[in-house]
Amino acid sequence: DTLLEQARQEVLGPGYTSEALVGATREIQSELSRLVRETPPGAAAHGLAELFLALLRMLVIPLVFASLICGVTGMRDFSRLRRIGVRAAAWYVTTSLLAILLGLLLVNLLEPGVGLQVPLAVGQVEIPEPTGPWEMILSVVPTNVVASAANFDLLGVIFFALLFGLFALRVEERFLETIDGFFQAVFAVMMKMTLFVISLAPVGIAALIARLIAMTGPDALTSVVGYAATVAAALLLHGLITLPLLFWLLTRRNPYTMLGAMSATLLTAFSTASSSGTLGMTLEQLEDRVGVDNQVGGFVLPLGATINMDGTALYECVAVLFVAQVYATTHPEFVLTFGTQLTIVMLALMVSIGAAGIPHAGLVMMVIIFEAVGLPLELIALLWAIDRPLDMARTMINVWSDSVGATTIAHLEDAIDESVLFARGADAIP
Ligand code: DAS
Repeated sequence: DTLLEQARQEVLGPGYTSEALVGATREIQSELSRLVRETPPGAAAHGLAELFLALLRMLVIPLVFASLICGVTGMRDFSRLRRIGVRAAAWYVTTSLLAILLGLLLVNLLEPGVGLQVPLAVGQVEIPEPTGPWEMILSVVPTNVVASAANFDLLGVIFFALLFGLFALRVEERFLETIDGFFQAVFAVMMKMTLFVISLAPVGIAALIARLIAMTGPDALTSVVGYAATVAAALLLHGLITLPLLFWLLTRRNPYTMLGAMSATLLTAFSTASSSGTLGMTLEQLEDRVGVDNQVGGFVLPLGATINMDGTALYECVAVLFVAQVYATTHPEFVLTFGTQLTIVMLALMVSIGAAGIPHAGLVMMVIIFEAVGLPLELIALLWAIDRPLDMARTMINVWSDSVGATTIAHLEDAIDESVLFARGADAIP
């Protein structure tokens, strides 16, 4: 505080300029982080925090490759049930995009991160200079995917993985099985490693937060209340307005009756914060309480539990833009151009397809977007502190979207016993 006060005296003199303040703040923060690191507890927190961030980054490249390639080659089931598959894919992309756009709207309207002085003395990140549309598209195409992976150029890795998966679908089944088998194995290993790293999270989170508070004071954590409220508001609107409206438009049935029928499933999703963990209950309740035919539920739900994650997609978008707003407050050179926001929207969609249905999956995959838009990983500490309750909420929305989607498709396929829940006539909204 003394340093900050001293800087304010100096800087807020006649020569006051925002750059001077930012410069002084950054100077103070690097001085503070040096001081923090020189104390034993500070050094321990710093070391553990760096170790945890390194473990997170270690997972990303192989996780992106395997999860996207498996996600895309997993679509091959669609060819067998083409019509259902096309409808499921359409529901997944449409609802995830609508969720992201809602999140984008709210975070730009509410601006939870603007003006937050969380001046972390982070290294100067090279801000990708705003480029024209052609350069942006060209920058996505990797000239050497191994170099992209080595340089953590995630857009290049994602582009290659998606294309590889799509063209893998074209090779004959025998080869496809081999490729898919290999990447399923890699994905399984990466999942186990991710679970291991997440099991270290309590220590890693504590270290990240300790370091954050040591450098910026406790107010940094109160700053995330606005962010959490923005995520919660967007999730609620998507779950109670967007999804029910889409359901009604396609089925002319009252969507809110499903809320009651699926309440146990939604509560399970909330408490476990794992879509995959809830899958068994989603399947059972959708058949027994809503009347969805097993063939549709059994096909759409397992895929939906991993690649249809509206809550996660929306959360990625809000969280990254929140952190970008915070970062831009002390780094005015970091400009959130429309192009950057568009990149975040596309990455949020891809990350939600790639994220697994396990706790904190959305946060681990967030590293991808941070790296892609040039946000320093240290700021992830802001999000960890409050991630658990947000993870529970977004998982509930993920499962709710899977349930409403499966019921919509069952209705369109006439593969639903309406006497179970939507008694004909009684509930049909004219
Ligand atoms: N917990 C994940 C899920 O199971 C969602 C997330 O982490 O974003 O859906």
